[in-house]
Amino acid sequence: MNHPAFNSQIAANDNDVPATSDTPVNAPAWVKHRKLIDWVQRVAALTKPDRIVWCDGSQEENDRLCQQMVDAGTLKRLNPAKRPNSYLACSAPSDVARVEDRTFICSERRENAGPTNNWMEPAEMRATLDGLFEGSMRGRTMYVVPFSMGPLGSPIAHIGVELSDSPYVVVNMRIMTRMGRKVYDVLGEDGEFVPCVHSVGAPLAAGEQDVPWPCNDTKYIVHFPEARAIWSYGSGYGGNALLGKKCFALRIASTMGRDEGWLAEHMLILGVTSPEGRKHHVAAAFPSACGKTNFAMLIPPESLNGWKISTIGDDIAWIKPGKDGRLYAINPEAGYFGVAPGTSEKTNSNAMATLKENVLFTNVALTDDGDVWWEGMTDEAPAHLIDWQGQDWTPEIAKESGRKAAHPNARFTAPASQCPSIDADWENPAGVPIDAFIFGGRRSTTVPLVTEARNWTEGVYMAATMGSETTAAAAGKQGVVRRDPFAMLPFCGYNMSDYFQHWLKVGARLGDLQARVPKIFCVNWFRKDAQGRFVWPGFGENMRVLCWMVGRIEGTAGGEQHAFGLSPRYEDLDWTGLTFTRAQFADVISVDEAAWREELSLHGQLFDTLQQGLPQALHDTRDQLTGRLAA
Ligand code: TSX
Ligand code: MN
Repeated sequence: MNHPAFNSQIAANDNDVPATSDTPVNAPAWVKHRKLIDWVQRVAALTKPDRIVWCDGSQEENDRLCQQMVDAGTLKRLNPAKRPNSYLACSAPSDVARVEDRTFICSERRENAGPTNNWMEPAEMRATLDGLFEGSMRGRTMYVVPFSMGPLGSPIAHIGVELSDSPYVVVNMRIMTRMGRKVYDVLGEDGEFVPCVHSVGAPLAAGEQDVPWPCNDTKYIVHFPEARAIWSYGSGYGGNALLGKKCFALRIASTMGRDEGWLAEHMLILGVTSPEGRKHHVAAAFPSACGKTNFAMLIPPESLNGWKISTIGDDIAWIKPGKDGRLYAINPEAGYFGVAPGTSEKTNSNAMATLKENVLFTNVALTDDGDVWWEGMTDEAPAHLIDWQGQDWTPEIAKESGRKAAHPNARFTAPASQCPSIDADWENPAGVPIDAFIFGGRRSTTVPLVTEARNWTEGVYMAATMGSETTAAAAGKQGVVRRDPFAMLPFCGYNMSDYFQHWLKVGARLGDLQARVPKIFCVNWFRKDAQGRFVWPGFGENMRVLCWMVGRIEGTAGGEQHAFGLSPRYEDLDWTGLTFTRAQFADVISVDEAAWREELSLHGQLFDTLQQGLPQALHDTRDQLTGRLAA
């Protein structure tokens, strides 16, 4: 509560909204935070819910809300013999994904949002939101959802409170965050929290029958970075509605990190333990459709005797410099909100084990025996399903119409604690020390299997210019390279050029402290041969690349310099138990001069779109790399 911007946000509504409300606030005795109660009162006065429920996070509360949603038709209870304590929700067909074109960064100055974010003047947006939220919760319950991003009380963690009229949000937040009464103990009478307001934007008139998935065609996902506040309207889905995740843990937190000297990143965190028991930690960023969750839960091949992977997080990392000058990372989340299609025993058996019970599924298909199915779960589809839109589905219908049983962006929400590969330190409040960063993309040509950056600046350059080929799952054309710097383009809460500068600054400070600066690697599992087939086997075999990285960290592994950094020679990787020829290796590691000339020119185009403010060091690095290529 000491943050001046926070206080001003609390005060900002005073002019707009009467301080009194017809809705009794009835804060329980265990809520001792006066300003929080006043804020709840003001939001209730604006949105006019029929009642307010202060969530305590208990099992009883969860069961009550789930039963309520089963009765309302929002959830289906799955067969308890097959999938204990699990439910399926199917959304409205218009509300199935994040809405980037409706996502706004409302900083005081347009330049601070940068050319890659939608921006509106805060006062203008405030007026728009006041209009939309006025009475938006009529006929509904407003839930007060207190949550901690990160282990409760961790010095790296932060608290948020989401006010939402969606019980689906409440039960998801209970899995994805540390949600409930314990948060108020940390918050005390005047602790700091990020205020998050969410409405599906579907008020009910007296006696009006509700629909299973209320939402509104008008959608606004709004961030006020200076006030550190989030307002979301019109969607009940995923990142639009579970405001702790992309909105808080990435967009707002990245701004906090810029101001306070830390990093909020779109990264998985994993532990690598050698057969001798030496443990290292890496954080890795990939754009969508690269198998980030699969990588976070990788199972090493048995032939690599005794190497282990443990999972700390699969999506977001908060990384702060420690007193010893190293970078310490926590996973701010407590669950996985993962894409279901493509997840199988073959691609990610740890995820499949995580999904055995206590799971919320959204937009997958329902089997005749009350379980779930999605494309890619098994080689053969069941003979009959109810698809995510409630229609009969058979393999024959699918063949004729191309209709999918599960929506391509269908999700599971599952507790991280259920993952067999969960790391013993995943809830360590101090975090884990990061030894390396990995940046990846899906590239059928040009980018080698793995490259180590020569230094921090060249690593930041690699991350800033990373790109990924679009797949059928994404909207738009297939197979074109889309640039997604640091996999943060949709998630950075401020100007992307300032973000690069922040990364350069963090590295420089580590260098000043004479600390061991984390290495930066760039990977690509997706090179194709002349016949269009993937060359690298990927999945568990990616462990061989991780082993090489550990060798580089420990100073034992060799490699070969090329224009963009250092890559392993054939003899630098452990091939035990895998048949992979020198010729195949050449296919995934080669650096083609002509392709890279084109690549560097595309980097120039990216830099043009990011416009002014791009750090000179990145322009200089591009010139140097171009020079090396010519040499
Ligand atoms: O997740 C993937 N990873 C990382 C795993 C730790 N995928 C799936 C991406 C879609 C989300 C991959 N797909 C990977 C990978 O390393 N590699 C590939 C490409 C590939 C696909 C199939 C095969 C080999 C490579 N082989 C067979 O199908 C037999
Ligand atoms: Mn993500």
